[in-house]
Amino acid sequence: MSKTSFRNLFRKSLQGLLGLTLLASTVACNRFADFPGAQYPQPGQSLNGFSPNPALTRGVRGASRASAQIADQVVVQFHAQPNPVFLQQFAQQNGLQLLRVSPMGTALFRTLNQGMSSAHVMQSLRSNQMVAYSHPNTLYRSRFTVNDPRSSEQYGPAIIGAAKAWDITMGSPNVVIAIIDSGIDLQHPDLRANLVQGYNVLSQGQTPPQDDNGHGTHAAGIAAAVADNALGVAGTCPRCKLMPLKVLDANGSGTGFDVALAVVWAVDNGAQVINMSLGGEESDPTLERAVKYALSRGVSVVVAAGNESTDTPMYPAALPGVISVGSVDSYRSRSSFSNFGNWISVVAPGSSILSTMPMTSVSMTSRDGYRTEYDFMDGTSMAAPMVAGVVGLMRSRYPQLNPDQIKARLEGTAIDLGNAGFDNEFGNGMVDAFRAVM
Ligand SMILES: [Ca+2]
Ligand SMILES: [Ca+2]
Repeated sequence: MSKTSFRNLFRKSLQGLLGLTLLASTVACNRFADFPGAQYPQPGQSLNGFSPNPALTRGVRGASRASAQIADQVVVQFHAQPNPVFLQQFAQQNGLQLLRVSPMGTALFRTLNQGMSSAHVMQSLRSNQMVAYSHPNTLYRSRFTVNDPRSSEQYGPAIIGAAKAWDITMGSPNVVIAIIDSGIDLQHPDLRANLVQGYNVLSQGQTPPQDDNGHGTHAAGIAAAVADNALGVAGTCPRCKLMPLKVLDANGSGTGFDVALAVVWAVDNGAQVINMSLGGEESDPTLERAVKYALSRGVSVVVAAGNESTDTPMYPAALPGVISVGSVDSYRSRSSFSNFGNWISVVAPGSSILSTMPMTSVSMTSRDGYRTEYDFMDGTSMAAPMVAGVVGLMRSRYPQLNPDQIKARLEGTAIDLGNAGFDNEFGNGMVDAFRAVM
């Protein structure tokens, strides 16, 4: 493909992206095509018009396995931001098909040769001077456990002292909590007023980040459902804003590459807090880089510890600087499903948590028997957004604190549970929203 036709394809695909003017698209296109080196294009702008990520349509379902590597996909980090012509040549030379490019100079390829795995490709790329590193793409899943919810009280905010904290702050509309998940029901009457512009990574911005699964809508309500509106539930930071980012498909599966894109998009579009109720056993170097970028830009990152009832570190929860969240029940006992270990930062209520569900049928309502509008759910997926809400309250009250200071304050004000001091079951203890903002 010639440079010109590639450019046109690229420009055409950019025009459909959310919130981008044609001027901005043209600038981004030229910058990209002219090999800008260390230039850092806006997320979304450097996405190109290639086919959707095929890994998303064959995600692993079920509660047992946390993550896996995708055998025929390889992620390649280049030393400089690669241009489209170079990428096409690189793909041809190495028997690959280019799927996506990230603004951080990372490209996602699929192996064309059936017998050639990502491991073979990585071996052959080892001596390539243009390549900083390469790794297989990682499969991540949402972190809820499929239980049969029966409880009828919204005890979570009560036992972490949210009501007392709300006497001090209910959150600032300047504080945006990004929910990197299956999207959010953009029409939900208990969420709508708190939503800001988001991004659908799966459709590369061609469609809104509407939740077709249910998981993201539930997490969003826990963090920041509207309060004082005589409707449904109250989020932990009810006057914070919610940014919907769709990286998980209708089955609740997504890839490390897409999650990394969402993290960068959130940082560059005004989020102060990122919630990821997802993860797996594999660390993903590209997602690791994106999380580092978020922290370096002053964005707090909150991640669910996972529901395997194991002390095996899960990612991205166990990454340095991340607030990794385990789950307790209404008796402040560790939820039976919750992961634990020396990589847990804090715990929060995650058993039988009432929150928002999409207003119309999605896969969790039609397939798993959850109710529309509101329902209970269990998992560290629920504990994490409660903590993200507390971090939202903290950022509202103390805007000058950086992510390390927020994490230290959150851990330092937590209610010690179990053995005295830090312990592997509860980390630094259960978050206390009041003490965190007083
Ligand atoms: Ca409400
Ligand atoms: Ca303890």
